[in-house]
Amino acid sequence: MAQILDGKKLAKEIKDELKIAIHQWVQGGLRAPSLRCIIVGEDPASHTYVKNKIQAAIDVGIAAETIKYNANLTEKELIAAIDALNKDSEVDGILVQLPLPSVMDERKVCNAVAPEKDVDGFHIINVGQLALDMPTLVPATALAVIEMLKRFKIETFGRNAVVVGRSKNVGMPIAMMLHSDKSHSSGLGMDATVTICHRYTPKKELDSYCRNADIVISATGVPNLIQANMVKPGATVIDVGITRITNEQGKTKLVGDVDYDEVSKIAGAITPVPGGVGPMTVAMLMRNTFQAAKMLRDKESLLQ
Ligand code: NAD
Ligand code: L34
Repeated sequence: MAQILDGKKLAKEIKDELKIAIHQWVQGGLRAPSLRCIIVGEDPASHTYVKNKIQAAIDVGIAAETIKYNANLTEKELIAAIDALNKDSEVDGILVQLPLPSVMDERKVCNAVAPEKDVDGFHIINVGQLALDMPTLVPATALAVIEMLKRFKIETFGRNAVVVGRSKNVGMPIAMMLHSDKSHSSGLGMDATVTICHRYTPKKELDSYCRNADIVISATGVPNLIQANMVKPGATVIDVGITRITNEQGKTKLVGDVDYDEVSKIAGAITPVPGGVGPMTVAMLMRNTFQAAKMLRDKESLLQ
């Protein structure tokens, strides 16, 4: 049976480390790092995720607030609200929970966040810096995957990795770090050989790329996409996907992209859903917020 990569437990360890570092920061006379989470509309999953983020912030000593708007908020009003937070020197990190109502242009909204406060790493400047191996704020879900590989000591150097899913916020930054050169300045490179698969990869090809991989990372939102016969014995399987399914009794349950019961008999290591990448995403967002606070402090001390 595969080793279970317990994201919930690892997230707790990371938050405990952060809590100590933030405590020392505050003891040193500095203001606690601060985060603002903007949420537009009533999507229940989004509200759960934001609640988890606020709870994690409280746990580690970050001053966090949720800013809630009705779904009828205009894009202009949202950008004005972001702009006010950009200018507020008491705020280190800003995130706009996605998805936004379909009338809004998510790209435009993400680019309205000041790059140095963009703890989601979605701003074009931060995406560009990541692509160029420069130190930057990196999307939390991608950091979560990379941190799990590192902390569970999964070798990536020279190994074959497949990323299933090519979205700009999830699949792409994961693939970016996996294939990059560790010796470059961001230090985030993992030196793997990476194949990116997506919805137009023929099923036969997807199967054979996955079977050839030492590490399979799936981020599609398609339940049971990754089957046991697609996994090389001993491979590491990281399941980023989260889908809510409702059974006949009306009970909802979370499932990933991986047929967990069967794949865990073949894989060497596997992440569960829930309790895998999700809680790690939240922990890495906390790390990004502390990083933004440190960057702001460095910028202010340069000006003094
Ligand atoms: P998205 O819809 O933007 O992208 C989905 C990707 O999957 C696309 O690139 C698409 O080409 C690919 N895809 C779809 N069907 C496929 C198929 N049959 N075969 C191969 N590829 C296929 O979604 P996203 O924002 O990238 O999120 C992906 C999943 O990850 C969702 O389930 C989402 O809920 C989850 N997610 C989890 C976390 C976390 O922290 N665990 C964070 C973000 C997203
Ligand atoms: N701007 N939008 C922005 N940034 C993000 O990083 C996200 N994402 C995704 C959706 N939209 C976003 C998240 O935070 C998904 N996501 C996220 C956050 C937390 C969890 C999962 C995804 C999480 O805590 N998952 C738990 C279960 C939560 C539940 O009960 O639903 C888990 O164990 O997987």
